[in-house]
Amino acid sequence: MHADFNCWVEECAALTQPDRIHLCDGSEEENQRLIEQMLDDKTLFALNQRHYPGCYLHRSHPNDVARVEHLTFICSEKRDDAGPTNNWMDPREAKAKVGELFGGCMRGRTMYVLPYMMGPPGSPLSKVGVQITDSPYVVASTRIMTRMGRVALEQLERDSVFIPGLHSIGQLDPHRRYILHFPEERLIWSFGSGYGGNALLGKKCFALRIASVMARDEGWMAEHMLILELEDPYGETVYFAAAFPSACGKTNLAMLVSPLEHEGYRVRTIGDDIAWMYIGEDGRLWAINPEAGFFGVVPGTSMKTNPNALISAKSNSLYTNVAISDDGLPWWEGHDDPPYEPLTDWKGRRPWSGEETAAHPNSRFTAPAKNCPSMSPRWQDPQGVPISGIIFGGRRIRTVPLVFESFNWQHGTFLGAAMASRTTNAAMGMTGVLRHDPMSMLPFCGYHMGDYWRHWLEMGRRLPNPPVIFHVNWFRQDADGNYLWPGFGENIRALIWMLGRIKRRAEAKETPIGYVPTLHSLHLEGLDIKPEVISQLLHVSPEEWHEELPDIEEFFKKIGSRVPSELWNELTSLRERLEHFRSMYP
Ligand code: OXD
Ligand code: MN
Repeated sequence: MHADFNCWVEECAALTQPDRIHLCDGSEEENQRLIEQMLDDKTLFALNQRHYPGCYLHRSHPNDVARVEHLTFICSEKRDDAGPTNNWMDPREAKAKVGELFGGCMRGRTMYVLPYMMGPPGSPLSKVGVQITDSPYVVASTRIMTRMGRVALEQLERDSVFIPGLHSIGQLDPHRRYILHFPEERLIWSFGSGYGGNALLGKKCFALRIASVMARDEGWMAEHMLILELEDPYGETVYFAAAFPSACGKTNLAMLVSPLEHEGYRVRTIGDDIAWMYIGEDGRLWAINPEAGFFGVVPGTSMKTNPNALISAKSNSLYTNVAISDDGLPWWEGHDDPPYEPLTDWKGRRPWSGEETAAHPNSRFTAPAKNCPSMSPRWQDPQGVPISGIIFGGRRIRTVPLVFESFNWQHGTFLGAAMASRTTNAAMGMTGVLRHDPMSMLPFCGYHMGDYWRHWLEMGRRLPNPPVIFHVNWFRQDADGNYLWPGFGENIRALIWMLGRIKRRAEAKETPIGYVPTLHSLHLEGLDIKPEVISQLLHVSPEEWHEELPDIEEFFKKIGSRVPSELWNELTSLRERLEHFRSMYP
């Protein structure tokens, strides 16, 4: 094995002083041993093995249930390179401060060394990471979420490059919790949390924050996007990549069950959270899913909303912070069954009092992608899949229509840059407030947001055949606060329209914000929805859009001088188009 690997392990061991070091091979036997150990020390509880074979419940520390954006830092050499949307710490200061916390933190513990691969085996796009951790739960989760162990070690033998990550749960003390990224060194340090997004370093830390920096430097893209395949009645398939902020239905859209399957419209899954995208020799954008599993939000998941997710998590999966019945059945808010009695809530209190939710609102399942019935046969294609459409979306109760198409890549980049959404439970903090979340990368872009937008524009210039960029909003409400759109499987209607636009056969109306479907261009057969509701869903109000402008302007000003002039020009053009429209239809 390459010396760097040994150096990295020795360096971490010298710092953290573990009692034992275990190099993980990812085998079934190893996993079984770890599970048994966690059952013994009550880190895990077995679910009902008849109904949920190989499934276990983990209860996290109640203060450690979500990503901690305020404790997540980009430690670039220069503060300005992290930009105004990231917390910054000087790399030397970070190493000193958090190095002290790591000092001796694994005494009495086992240090696990996890070689893992992001991306399918044999793909020129795949990359290796080596995570050091003292959490067996993180080992078991990483084994589901990545290709861990032998396959990664083999890759390391061929090509010694890897992204190192050091993780310790420390004392799970929120005052001693830091998620640090060193973009120049391509290094990750995470201390004091066991929660997925903070502790499974391959996911947000490597595949988004560090990879976004690598992508900028090397001319590709690392995006917070699902990837899905849409098949039409002629047997043609197209691929979409879609960015939504955390907990806005990405997993549901990626696993959509088509109500129009009898007509030949069908969705298959490539990935539900992250896309790595490259310019292919054919001038198109190609994407791989770097992950091998799903780390999905549980509440609200049911046979009605996402049967494929339920089936994925029926075996060999971990559940974190859900409630459980006496006979080991997991339960959460939005479950198909009424609450089991008695129920033990996510904090382990039995019976559940009903005062708080039984499952934590950000409770999660960690499930192998290969369990998912909707996986496309191409989900592990080493070349990836060619992307025809990129979709941006968020939770907007007003203003933003169900679906619309940008005028071109630059305008689409502007739509992504300007997008805003109501916050959810995926991160600690206030939920339900409107915040800008450009390209849904606000918490995940490892460098200056203005430079990131420049990179998007640059990619567009280099793409002879760029994907068409769309924007969707499933969450528009009427004046009484009722959702106008049924969502879930019916979202395929928007996908079909987008496919029609890509194939240049669907009609659209040009509006100041982009191309919006005409009433009759949406495929609505079989859907019980009134034409006036569709009109409301598609309505573009110049007044409402006008109200957005100061907000976008303020946000761009906050990003500062690195905002590309092209995006300022797009804002000016939008203003002019809205004013022109108002003068024509006063
Ligand atoms: C996630 C997130 O867990 O975006 O995927 O928070
Ligand atoms: Mn995510």
